[in-house]
Amino acid sequence: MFIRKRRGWEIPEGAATPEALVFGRRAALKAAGLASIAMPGLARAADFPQSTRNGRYEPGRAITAEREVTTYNNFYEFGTDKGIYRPAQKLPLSPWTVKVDGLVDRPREFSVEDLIKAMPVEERVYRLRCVEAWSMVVPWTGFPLTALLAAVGVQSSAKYVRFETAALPAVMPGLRQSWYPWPYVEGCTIEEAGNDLSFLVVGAYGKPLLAQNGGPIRFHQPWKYGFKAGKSLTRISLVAERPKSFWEAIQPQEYGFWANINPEVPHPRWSQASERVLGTGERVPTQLFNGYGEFVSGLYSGLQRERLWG
Ligand SMILES: Nc1nc2c(c(=O)[nH]1)N[C@H]1C(S)=C(S)[C@@H](COP(=O)(O)O)O[C@H]1N2
Ligand SMILES: [Mo]
Repeated sequence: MFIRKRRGWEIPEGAATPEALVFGRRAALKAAGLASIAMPGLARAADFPQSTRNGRYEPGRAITAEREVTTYNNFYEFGTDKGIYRPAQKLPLSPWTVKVDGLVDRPREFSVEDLIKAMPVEERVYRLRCVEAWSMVVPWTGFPLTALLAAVGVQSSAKYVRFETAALPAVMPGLRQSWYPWPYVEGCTIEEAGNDLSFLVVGAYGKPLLAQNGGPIRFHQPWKYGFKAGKSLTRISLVAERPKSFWEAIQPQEYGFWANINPEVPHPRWSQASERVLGTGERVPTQLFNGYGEFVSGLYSGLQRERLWG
């Protein structure tokens, strides 16, 4: 894969300070005497790579305003309303490690900082379609799941990938709602994991990923409903059995394992034919596989007996 790191002078306008343009941001911080003191947020921002956009996956829609994406969220660990960006600021994002284990040759715990350095980081503008019939278009920074899997070596007995996300009762008031099956778990097949669209996200809008969007690291498969995209991942396990995901455990008639997007298959309580595009006041038709069919429909040939939709 061809990856080009953006040069210093190509730092996008919004992210650049005059010092950063002259020295690069890390040098600027050092010059200001800040680099050595513990300011995790600042350190994360200063080290964050400005990566090249992958043009293969054009969303065909305007990028959603950053404000919408960062203030209208689903993250039940922090509460069930869309305004959880406030309580989510309590989530400590650095240091953060992700354990990769199970049926792999080299199980390992990675720090997110190391992943950002070692993985082929790039920007991808993806659509995100929530099962609740709203959508957005986000420039994520991240790397393909396949790159991480290659680093640990997947064994042939592995059939599924299981994603486990953070459960920190001290900062997540939602965990007190003990009827929910915490921690939030999601999963996909090994074939789906091997698709290049399967993306581990570490940033958005050229900046480190904010807590409310699943910082410091979350998953996204844009042809599936948003609930498949586990936020604030702590563990990625290669397993032989299909994982039982959070929403499936709560309401299997409404939220299946596959959860591929199909406008013709309604949710039991509402239509999936169209979606409200955040920040636009528009309602647009929903597309099969959220418009990514050319890349993913082949994954499902021979699986017609599975409940592939919704
Ligand atoms: N850990 C965790 N991950 C989660 C959720 C959640 O409640 N907890 N909500 C999911 C749902 S329903 C959606 S639509 C997306 C929303 O991502 P966003 O808030 O960044 O748009 O996150 C998904 N990942
Ligand atoms: Mo969702």
